[in-house]
Amino acid sequence: MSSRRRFYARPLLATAASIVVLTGVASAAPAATQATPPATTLDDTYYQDALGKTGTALKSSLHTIISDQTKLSYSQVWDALKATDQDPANSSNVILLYTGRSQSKSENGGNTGDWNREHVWAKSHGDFGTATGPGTDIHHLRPEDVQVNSIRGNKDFDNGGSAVSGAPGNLTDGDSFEPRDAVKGDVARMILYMAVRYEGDDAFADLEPNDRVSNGSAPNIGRLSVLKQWSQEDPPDSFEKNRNEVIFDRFQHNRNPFIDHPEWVEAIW
Ligand SMILES: [Ca+2]
Ligand SMILES: [Ca+2]
Ligand SMILES: [Ca+2]
Repeated sequence: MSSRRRFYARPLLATAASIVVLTGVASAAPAATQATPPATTLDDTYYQDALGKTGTALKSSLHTIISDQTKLSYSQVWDALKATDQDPANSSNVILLYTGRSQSKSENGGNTGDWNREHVWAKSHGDFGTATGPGTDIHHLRPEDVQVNSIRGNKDFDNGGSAVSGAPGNLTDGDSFEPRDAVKGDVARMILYMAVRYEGDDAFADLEPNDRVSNGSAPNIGRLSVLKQWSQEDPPDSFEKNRNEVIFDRFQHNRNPFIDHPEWVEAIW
């Protein structure tokens, strides 16, 4: 294990960031630089039981770890997204996933030009709807433009297609959607989180990725080979890591393991 991983300062840095979110203080930098290293690391605590495992044993261990969580109602998701997806440059705004647009937190709703709650794991794939559970799990819920959300619909993810109006860098065709490069890895890690979190041992379907498109209402999302490639090409960045911390600290109290350990994608799939 590298010394870098043992000296894991993210949790305290994120705590400072979360305080900024709570208080609305504009200057995050001074608080962040005052953070001291934590006495223990995530690997020593949260991921302790998963370390050294691979394949189905790793997946099973991570499932147990991340299933210990607080669950939100669908209405609570609105306020949660205003915190998890806050624009680092403007605390009044959120960043929309596919369009990349910075937009006022208050312009949420169902009208043209509003942002709403995009289910990256389309809720028809497994038919989980918006009941408390996978349909309200903010690890895969992101702010998105109403019309772009509609264009993505319940399509699987794959490379190719023509330009999406109003969402530069995104492509779509009849059976798939390709997000812009900056969020390709984010999308992959959200899908794979869902696969590990939902294993059919609660009231919902066992969600799993596969290498197909046109999965329809089956509890599957593709295309796995492409998602794995996207995860490698677009490793976790500061925005994605911060939202994982905010979810862990303030809302669900569980983590997306593939943001903390991107190498676990290949270790399982
Ligand atoms: Ca396609
Ligand atoms: Ca990214
Ligand atoms: Ca699963």
